[in-house]
Amino acid sequence: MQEQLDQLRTAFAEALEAATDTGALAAVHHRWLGAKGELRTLFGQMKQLPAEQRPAFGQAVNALRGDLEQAFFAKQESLRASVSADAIDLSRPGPRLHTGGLHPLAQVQDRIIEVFTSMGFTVNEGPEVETEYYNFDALNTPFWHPARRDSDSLYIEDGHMLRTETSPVQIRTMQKRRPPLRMIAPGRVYRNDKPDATHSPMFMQVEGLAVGHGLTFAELKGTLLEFYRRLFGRDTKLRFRPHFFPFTEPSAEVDVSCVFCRGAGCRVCKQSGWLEMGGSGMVDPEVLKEVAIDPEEYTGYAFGLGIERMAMLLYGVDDIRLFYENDLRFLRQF
Ligand code: 2U9
Repeated sequence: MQEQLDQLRTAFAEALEAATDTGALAAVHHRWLGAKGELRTLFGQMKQLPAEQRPAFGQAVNALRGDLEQAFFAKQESLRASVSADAIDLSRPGPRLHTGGLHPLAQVQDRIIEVFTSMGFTVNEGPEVETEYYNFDALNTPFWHPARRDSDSLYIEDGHMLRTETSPVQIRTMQKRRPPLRMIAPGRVYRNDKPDATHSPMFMQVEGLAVGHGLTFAELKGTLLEFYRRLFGRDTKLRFRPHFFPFTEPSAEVDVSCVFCRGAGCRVCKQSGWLEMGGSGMVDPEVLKEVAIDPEEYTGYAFGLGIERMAMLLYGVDDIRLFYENDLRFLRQF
């Protein structure tokens, strides 16, 4: 053991001697005195010693550390002193400061809000912990609907759950405000999904709702077309495919012309020229009745769009998990 300590002492002294600038000095500190450095490794080996030898070994390593630190700081001082004022290059750019910034999803959400508010929509928010009533019942989703299974949704207790859509916000808003109304509800939603490149148990949506006299499917199409043109460019095209949702009738899934190949067919759109973006439809009369709005007098349209999907297309990101790993190397690119 003593031999090992001596070897370390010699190797350190040689490296310290060889270090002639602050960069090299930092490397010496990292290798021998750092949190995962040689000294620390030596301490780690103490466990392998018989118990009676441990105190003496510990003392020896501590003494060694004291010596190495002293030598290190002395060297640091002498290096500092030897750098004369005219050796400093005042024309060099300063170190880059990281000032922090908005998360890419927050940036996309802001852009979405900007476009919809310019079209007369208000922005409304609501709780992420919801009741089954607001998340499902009020939205005409029957108790046997597959979305209500605990394999799909995340339940807490006493009829509470993590909202699976932001739709409860529209119900709460209609309970407070009478039509005509035009609103969006952006926010986080939760599903019992395993993460993969296109799924995350927590993700973001923006849902929209308009209720008024004589609103038609044409208004829905026009609104979404304008929205996507503002987001992806004026030559963006929209396609509606018939679908079913409990809360809208009729319902349609919404595709946009591929933002990469502009519809010609490429790897991203799997040669189809189209990208699935979300769902939409005319608000089901049962949903309006539930909030005491007369479906004979008023009609409404609604839509739900995934924010990550838009962010992935706008920024060319191919894995949704990147948005939630908080890796600064990723986040600093936005
Ligand atoms: C009320 C009435 C109707 C909201 C709607 C969709 C269609 C939809 C998905 C898109 C991708 C969720 O993020 S996603 O997984 N949403 O397809 N959402 S219509 O309809 C409503 C909401 C509230 C009162």
